Amino acid sequence: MAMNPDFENATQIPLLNYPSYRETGRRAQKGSLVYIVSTVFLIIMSLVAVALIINLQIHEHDKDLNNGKSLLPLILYPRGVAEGVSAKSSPFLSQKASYNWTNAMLSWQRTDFHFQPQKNWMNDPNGPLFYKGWYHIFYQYNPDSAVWGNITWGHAVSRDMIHWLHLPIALVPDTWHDISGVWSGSATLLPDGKIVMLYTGSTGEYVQVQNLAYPANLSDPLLLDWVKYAHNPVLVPPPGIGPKDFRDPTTAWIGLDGKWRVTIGSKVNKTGLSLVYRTEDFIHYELSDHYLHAVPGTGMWECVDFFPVSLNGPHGLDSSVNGPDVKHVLKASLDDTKVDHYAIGTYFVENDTWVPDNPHEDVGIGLKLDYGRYYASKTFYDQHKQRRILWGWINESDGETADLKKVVFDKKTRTNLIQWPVEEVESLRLRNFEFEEVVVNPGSVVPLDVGPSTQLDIFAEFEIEYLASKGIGNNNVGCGSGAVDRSGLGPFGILAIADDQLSELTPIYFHLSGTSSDAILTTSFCVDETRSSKAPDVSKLVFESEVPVLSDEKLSMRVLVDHSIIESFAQGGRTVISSRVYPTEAIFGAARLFLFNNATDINIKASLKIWQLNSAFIRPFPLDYKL
Ligand code: DQQ
Repeated sequence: MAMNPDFENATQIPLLNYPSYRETGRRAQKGSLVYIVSTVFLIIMSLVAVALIINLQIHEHDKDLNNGKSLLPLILYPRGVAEGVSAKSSPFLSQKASYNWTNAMLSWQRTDFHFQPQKNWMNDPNGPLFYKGWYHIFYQYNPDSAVWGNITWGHAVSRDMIHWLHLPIALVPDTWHDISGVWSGSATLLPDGKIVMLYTGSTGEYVQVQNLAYPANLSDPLLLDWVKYAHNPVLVPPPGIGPKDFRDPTTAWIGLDGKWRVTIGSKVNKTGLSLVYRTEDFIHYELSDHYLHAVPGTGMWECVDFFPVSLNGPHGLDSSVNGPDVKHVLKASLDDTKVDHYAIGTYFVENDTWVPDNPHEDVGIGLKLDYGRYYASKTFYDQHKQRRILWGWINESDGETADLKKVVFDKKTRTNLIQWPVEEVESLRLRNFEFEEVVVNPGSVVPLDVGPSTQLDIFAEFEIEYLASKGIGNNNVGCGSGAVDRSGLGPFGILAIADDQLSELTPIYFHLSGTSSDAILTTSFCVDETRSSKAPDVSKLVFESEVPVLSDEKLSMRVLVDHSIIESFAQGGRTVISSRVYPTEAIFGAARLFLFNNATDINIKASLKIWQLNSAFIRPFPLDYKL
């Protein structure tokens, strides 16, 4: 249904007089600081139990040392660090009184079209591939509990990457070479139709080794059974590499000499790096004399990803493609900051090294794949539709979910990637609403009547009308400390997951820096979680990015709202911010959508297309059903 309401007389509510809950919650921080703090919802009781047990253990140990008197305050440490991997759940916010969550609030938070297991903990996506008509995703999964630990490979399949069917666990920690966890890894499809899965195993002593697994039955499209190679591990940490700094093998690519290459993340002191191995059979390996790449000061590189992009063609490329029309993307998940960084550069086949196009924008010090809550991502080449798909983990400590997008080189800027939701998401579109040139005055909010707004696909374009003479504006305002920070040219955008009273809201907005006489303004794209929830025990951040806007382009954003997940794409996908919000009032039928303009010197004119979105089917596979 298309609608174009008359906004001439639309109510323009002032925005400023609404409370921020930052005082009662955690202090807002910029996304670039990446301060990942857990929030515990669906499984609050079990986590409280875990928290208490850990606290007791700390106190018991402390008491032993201090003649039975505890000196330590209650401190909780994230899981995983002792085992030699990044923190996988953050300390419980023990100093904060827990909010009185109701079942309704908690059940609203679960996503309806982002993949997640039926229950318990998930983290990194692993080994994505397309095989015999099915998309497969494996993922780091704790089948027993809602916190990181006992890591296995969960497994699910889909025909369209939207509707998913859960399958039995694919790999469990049952051998000495992965007894402390079947950690992250990648799939390689070989030209003869075989599938190779390389993954990191954590041994009983927490040494990180690389293991080989393969499907037991290649004629099974579901790839239900996996065999671990009898003589695993196939790789152990080489000299000079710490036993806990050697993990997450990539999909392999083939060189001109016919040998396969695999790269594995590591570090030496504070230098993050990626090792390259060559192999003909995935059993015997030779370590390259050179690192694929290394960047001082970036710390341990987890979940490295390495793939080609076409400079001029429309399609994604298989991992082994190279040539004059190709650049290579190197991505690393930085253990120290929990941010996925990438850079675009050139791969030199002769010595298996990679050099960034712009050394000032090198891996870990330049572009991020996502400026919000997003980690441990991995791409795969979808040979079915000739595209490269990016999977990521949108982290929080309860409803960990996975998300996927198509990724291509930005042929306009030629300096960044473009990420865009896979086209299959559009199959979920239901009712459609259109708004044209809605004028929003400085300091106002305009409601958009699209009904309940918890599952939406929003596309919005903004034009600016200057209200005063040249010279208005500010320099370097960025995202400020949220959408209440006003200046001449921002902020303006939408308020998602807001209630009618605007007592809870999440602004997704642009804020321009410079003056109206400047030929080029700097455009910040931001998401402000600070007033998303009245609950005090929730992490609420302001996420900031800078997005290139070319002279012939309007400001535009696409926003996918899926309950507690808001995924925001600026300028066709040049910049992405994933955020998670846990409102207490703006839920179910009370969740609404608004436009807002908190700039002082401009009107904005907004045109929007909005779709309500259906829920995806994500449920167990009926295994007695014959394919
Ligand atoms: N998660 C896995 C590791 C990887 C980390 C363990 C990244 O293989 O380095 O669950 O989140």
